[in-house]
Amino acid sequence: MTAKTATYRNYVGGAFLDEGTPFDSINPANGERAAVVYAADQDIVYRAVASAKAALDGPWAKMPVQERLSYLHKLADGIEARFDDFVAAEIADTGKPASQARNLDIPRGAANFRAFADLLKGASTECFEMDTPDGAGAINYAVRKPVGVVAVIAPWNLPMLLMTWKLAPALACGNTVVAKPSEETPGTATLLAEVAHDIGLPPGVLNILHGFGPDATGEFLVNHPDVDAITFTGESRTGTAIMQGAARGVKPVSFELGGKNAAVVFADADFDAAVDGVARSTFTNCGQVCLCSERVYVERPIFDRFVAALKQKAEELIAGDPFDETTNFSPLISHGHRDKVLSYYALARDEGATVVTGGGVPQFGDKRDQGAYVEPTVLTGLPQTARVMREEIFGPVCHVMPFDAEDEAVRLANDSDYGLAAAVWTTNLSRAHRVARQMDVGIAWVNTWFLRDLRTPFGGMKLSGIGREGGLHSLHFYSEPTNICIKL
Ligand code: NAD
Ligand code: 6OD
Repeated sequence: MTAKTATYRNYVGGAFLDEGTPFDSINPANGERAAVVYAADQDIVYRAVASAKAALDGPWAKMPVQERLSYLHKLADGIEARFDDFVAAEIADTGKPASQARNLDIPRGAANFRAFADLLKGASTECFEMDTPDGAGAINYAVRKPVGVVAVIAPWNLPMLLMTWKLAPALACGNTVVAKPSEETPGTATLLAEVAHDIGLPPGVLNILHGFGPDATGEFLVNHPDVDAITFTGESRTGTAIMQGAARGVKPVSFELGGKNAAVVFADADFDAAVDGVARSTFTNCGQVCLCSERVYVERPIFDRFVAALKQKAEELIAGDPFDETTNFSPLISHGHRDKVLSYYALARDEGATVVTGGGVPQFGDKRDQGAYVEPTVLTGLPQTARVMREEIFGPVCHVMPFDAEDEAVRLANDSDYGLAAAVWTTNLSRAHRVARQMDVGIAWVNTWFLRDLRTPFGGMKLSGIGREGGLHSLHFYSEPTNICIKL
């Protein structure tokens, strides 16, 4: 089934605009046009920020907190009521399997709104009693206020999940938002604007802009002087560019950036679970999850058996029609990204890798040949210093290397400019804890991968980001305390 061509407009001040510069959004599963999208020029961006600023003084700011939070539940209800539309839009933009969109991307979009509404409802403030020389004392307590106009910039890999992960806490805390989805994935953000419109979210509270990043919509937005905070998920390089602009206005930033994540498999691991887990952490979403494992370290006694089993898993993946429920492997997001991934497949060969499986472009003999598919790929034989071992590829590929000792595995896993995630596979509980706590990453999994409680801190070390979001960490980023000191 192919979705019909959609039209995606900018949503500003509570209205969908018939303005902007049209561009085509391409379905990466078949190369066909999925949508016509209207990119916001500088004037539209400025109107969106002005409307968000005005909304800070409107009904949104004055309404009781419970009423504000009820809007988040209505957004979640609205997503669920149009569940199939959201699934179809996400698939048309990304080519991802329906099973993933149905079980992860779209449900997590709704869950983010409910989770952050509930979190704010239960949040408390700090209070300190203090002594004073006259013996009467004083009370200090903090009240939290919205930061103001928040710019949300999201990537294309998990469009709905990552956009709502930021929108939900920003709105829960009473901010107004101007959000830009990736130019590759405009669909679900537009549907979300439709839901916001239908539930009567006050105009200006949520503005959705389409368009590109550098010298375009994204850059106009993050550099606007009336934007009070910037939350960004995307490439580390883009984070650097955004930070330069943010520095001028001393604006708070929350950055969730790239990764070059390690999986460490000990010989005492449950072998089948570890193979399944590493196959999942390498090939899910065609390797386009910031948390995916691109470096796999396996204890030498099980190395050969592990590589053979992972090869088999890679070769069993089904790159069928995205709407077919048996499909579990997708195209990359675009032909441009495919060129990048294929350049790393070539570089791996140049650097002396053994290509255990994959390394090329599959041939289907149908419309998928116009899509952006690559083969799931397993490599061995590279030194730790190879570029393929150090640079984020963001494709369905991992390199597997043997190790002999626990401290060696920890050193190799941490030998990276990135520090986002790691997965440790072992049945030895003491070792699991010992190794996981030594990982220089924001999240270390033991015997699992991509299992997330929305209340936990999420973010990265080193090039992988600044700050944490999740639970109270999000509430702290999206609000600012004023301490009130009362002399008794
Ligand atoms: P990207 O950095 O190219 O683009 C992300 C967003 O930023 C897009 O909306 C883009 O239009 C916008 N943008 C680009 N340049 C900009 C600029 N100068 N000013 C303002 N906005 C700008 O990233 P991508 O290719 O969309 O996503 C893939 C990357 O995202 C990978 O590196 C991946 O690891 C990372 N990622 C990280 C996390 C995380 O939680 N740490 C999650 C998902 C993806
Ligand atoms: O689980 C999440 O909420 C989260 N932020 C995941 C990020 C995935 C990166 O591609």
